Amino acid sequence: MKIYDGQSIRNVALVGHGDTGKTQLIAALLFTAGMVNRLGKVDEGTSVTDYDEEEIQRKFSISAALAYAEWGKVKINFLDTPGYNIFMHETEGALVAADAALQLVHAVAGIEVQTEKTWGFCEKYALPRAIVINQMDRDRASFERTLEAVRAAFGRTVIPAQLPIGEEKNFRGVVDLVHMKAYLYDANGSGKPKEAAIPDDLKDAATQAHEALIEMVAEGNDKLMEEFFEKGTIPPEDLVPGLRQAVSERRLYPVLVSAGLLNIGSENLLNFAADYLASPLERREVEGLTHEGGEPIKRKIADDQPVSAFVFKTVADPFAGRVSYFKVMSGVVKNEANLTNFTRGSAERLSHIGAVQGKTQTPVAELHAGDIGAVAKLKDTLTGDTLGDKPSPIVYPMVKLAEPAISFAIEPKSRGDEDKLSTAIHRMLEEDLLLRFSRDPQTKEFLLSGAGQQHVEVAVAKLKRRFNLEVTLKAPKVPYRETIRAKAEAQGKHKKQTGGHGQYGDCWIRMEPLVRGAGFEFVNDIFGGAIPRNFIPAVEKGIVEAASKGFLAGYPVVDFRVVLYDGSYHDVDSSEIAFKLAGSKGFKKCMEQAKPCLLEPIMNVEITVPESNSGDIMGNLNGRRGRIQGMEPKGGSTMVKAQVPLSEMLSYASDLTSMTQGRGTYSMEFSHYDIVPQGIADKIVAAAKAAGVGKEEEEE
Ligand SMILES: Nc1nc2c(ncn2[C@@H]2O[C@H](COP(=O)(O)OP(=O)(O)OP(=O)(O)O)[C@@H](O)[C@H]2O)c(=O)[nH]1
Ligand SMILES: [Mg+2]
Repeated sequence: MKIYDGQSIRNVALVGHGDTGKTQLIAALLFTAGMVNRLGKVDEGTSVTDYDEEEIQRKFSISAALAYAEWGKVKINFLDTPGYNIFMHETEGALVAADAALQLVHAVAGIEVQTEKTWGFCEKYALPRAIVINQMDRDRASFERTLEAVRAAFGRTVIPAQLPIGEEKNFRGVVDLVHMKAYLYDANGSGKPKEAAIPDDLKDAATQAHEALIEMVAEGNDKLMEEFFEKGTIPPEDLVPGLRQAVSERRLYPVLVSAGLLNIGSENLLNFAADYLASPLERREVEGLTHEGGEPIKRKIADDQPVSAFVFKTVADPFAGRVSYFKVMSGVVKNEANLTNFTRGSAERLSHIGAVQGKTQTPVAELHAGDIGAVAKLKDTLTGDTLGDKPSPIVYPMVKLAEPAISFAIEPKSRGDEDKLSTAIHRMLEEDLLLRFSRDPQTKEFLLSGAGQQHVEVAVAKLKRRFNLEVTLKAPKVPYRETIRAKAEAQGKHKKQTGGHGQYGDCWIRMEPLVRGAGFEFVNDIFGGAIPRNFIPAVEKGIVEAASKGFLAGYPVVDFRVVLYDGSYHDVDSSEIAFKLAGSKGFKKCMEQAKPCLLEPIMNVEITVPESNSGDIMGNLNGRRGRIQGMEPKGGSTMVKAQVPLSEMLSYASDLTSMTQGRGTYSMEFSHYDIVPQGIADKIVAAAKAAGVGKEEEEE
């Protein structure tokens, strides 16, 4: 493979609602670029990026995948992302590696729930993007209607850069509105069009759309505006760079059209990515920290800088072992490089780096700043870690993921497989950051938690297929959390004088509530060496460990800040262990005064039922502590939207079936955590106490 510098690289994520055709479109683009020798099909299990067995079985994407096309002078790295709501954490996690996005919109369905969600992610990551109205060949596909919906959702800066030639069965090509040329595609799926004259019945529409595009490009660009006023138009040689800049600056969101399954529009799409989407160098610099918890610093995205690379994804391959996907943030990563993992402080050798094509890798000699690659068998590098040249440390921040919304007790089918279970699950946790594995504080069962039932089921299927391990899933559990509602201050002191060497650690901490979702913050406010520097992390560790075991009912304590502001030490008797215990004691004392309470996950629920059932459904939701948020007609049915605590939804599937004689459907996703009402919380706490939660703690 050729070596590409950052300027010749495009890192393009395809995002959108489930089933809009992202995976199929990437298969078409790769075939058109000659990267694979047949047009892969999602439905036949032959796409490049849905290569995992679970994806092939289910025919939708479960995790983010990578593929590349060498197209003229550029290499386009495509990130395929899932569109199904419970796998959105994968999508968000992959976007850190993207520098531009194609937002897919279904030509029949238009704007859907995850369309808005993925658009929001792109906003958050400041990604330049274009909108692709895909599946233009479907019955009832409409460019005009879909464009209108997209504009209503995302505003007037959404502007066509192409028009479809024909729709539904007759969709056969595109008009390029920049160059005012038409391209007709063969029915054979080659993806290679023939240039043609713009069809007569499209001429007026194309001219109007061309002028609208020119006006929009000129709008934010004084030089082009002048030219436009002078000549009444802008020639392609100025329009191309003008549009490119407008896309880069996120002033405009061009609209393109395609049909991935028939491979129509592909060559134009590849050209568009090469000509108009931003290269990774356009971000100029990235922000990181000097070390975990350190000061902010910036690094130029350039080859002449020290090497730094961010690991954004890990795949647990039963044969190749752990495969780490990384983005080169600065410098040039060479094959066989010896780098330092700045997050963990260990040395890593990158043998056999490669460019990723779905499940396979092409060996490369080096990867330049801005490029994306993978390497197998790193010793202890995980997703979220930063690697780089030892003398120039930097760590890049990790995206903050949502919390899992549902937990299931799991148990191996054959006894004696417990050890195997924990090893296998830990490898899967490396791959999927939203999966959690823990012990139920009350029943001591193993718990597997995820974004939704299907997420956990997929994990179980992987356990079986990859690790040959069969487990049973039991009834779902609610992943409660604990938090505080008031400030508190306390001393945590650990002092023991047993014979010779004693133990001494002493800290004063202040605890205060943080906003929901903020997690945990530790502030070191020690002045004048009341506690020596090297013991401060031990205090934090003691608090973190104690918080993970909970205070009320054994659930992790979240959303609070601890300020360590004073303490004392002993020259001989102080140790890390002693300060850890001091931290843990201080934490518990603070919890006593800080008005602790339980939190429960609240779900966004959408229920579609026959109209005649809607009254019953709403009454029933009220009984489940639900808050109705709206009701709208949908086809011949009614869709009810509500927020309901997860604990009230565990038995919903069967209740809905009986209330609607099987005609109702529902979906839900995690919204946020909220405080459990006192009466209910009391029962949960009492049950936990009865089960002996927190007992062993007292023994220390
Ligand atoms: N008619 C038609 N069908 C298509 C087209 N593109 C995709 N499909 C079909 O639509 C379904 C979904 O395609 P995918 O590529 O898996 O969609 P996706 O966006 O990757 O879906 P998720 O991975 O769940 O987010 C498959 O059955 C495809 O065969 C198209 O251009 N035309
Ligand atoms: Mg897909």
